[in-house]
Amino acid sequence: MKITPSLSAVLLALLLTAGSCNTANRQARDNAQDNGNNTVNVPQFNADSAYSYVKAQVDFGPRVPGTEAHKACGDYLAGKLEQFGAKVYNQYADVTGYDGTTLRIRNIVGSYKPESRKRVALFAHWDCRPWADHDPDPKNHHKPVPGANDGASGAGVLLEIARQLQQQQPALGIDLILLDAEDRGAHEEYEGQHLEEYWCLGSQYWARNPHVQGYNARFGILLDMVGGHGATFRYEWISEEHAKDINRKVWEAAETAGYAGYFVPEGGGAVTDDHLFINRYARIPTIDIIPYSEGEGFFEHWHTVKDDMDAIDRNTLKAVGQTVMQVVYNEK
Ligand code: AHN
Ligand code: ZN
Repeated sequence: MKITPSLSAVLLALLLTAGSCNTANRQARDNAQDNGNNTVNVPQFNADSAYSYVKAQVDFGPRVPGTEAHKACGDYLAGKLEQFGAKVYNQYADVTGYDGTTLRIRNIVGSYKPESRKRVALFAHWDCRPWADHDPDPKNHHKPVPGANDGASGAGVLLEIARQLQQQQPALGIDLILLDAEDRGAHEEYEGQHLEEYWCLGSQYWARNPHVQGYNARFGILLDMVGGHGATFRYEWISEEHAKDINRKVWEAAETAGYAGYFVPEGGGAVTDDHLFINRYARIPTIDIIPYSEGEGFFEHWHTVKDDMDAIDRNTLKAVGQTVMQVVYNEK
């Protein structure tokens, strides 16, 4: 066997570290993987930065399609992705709500290494629900949801990942896909049928008409309500059906990154969310990271007027953001 200089350097490094298996270098090894001849270090996701991107969205007011706040926030998100070096696609479309209204929607995509055929897609919805129909006070049932956790949290985490991607590129191409009009499902007081296809209008459109013809990705990860206090995440059922191995990969990454407390390796329940249509129409195996379990529901202030910045915990943003980065930077 011929020993090349780089291989001998690796062997020497292995010999030197073999005897000193303390916690510090064990942690360093756990956070990185050998990708052939060099080691990938996963950058540190900055929770304060993510928090500021969540707040910036909330400060526009509720991002309900058709409003000024929605337009301004869409421009903000696209502008940040551009600032962080992504190739940005704005996908506009007219879709129909359950009540027959036509909605102008905007899906926003930021792509890194757009020429690469090996890709991972990260998704979040960025719109707000027009009605706080789960609020304890019926007077609020027709007021919009501020959408700090349900809307801004996922997009905020993806913006911080964008900032990290600009500084250090992983091996694969990454697409950050911000989906519109997820939260347009029928009002709880609607007396007609409640159909799953009333939700997730932006992802239904994107999954049938991706921003790039013939678009594909190895897998997808959807982030929904990833900033709540005390949030825990369980294997969501539709994710298990379509992308069980991705669930395992992500929960293992959480453990490696030190966030096993947030990612509980148990079944949650089934949630109608953007990943359903991405799996069904785009056929990209996609999981949903969402704090759902039967009996518990989502989070205390879900679809209420109290889903504001007080509902956001930096530690949860960190746990999810660092876990997703652990996955993305180790993919080869
Ligand atoms: C249902 O309640 C059927 N799906 C919830 C999906 C959702 C709403 N995600 C955010 N808001
Ligand atoms: Zn919602």
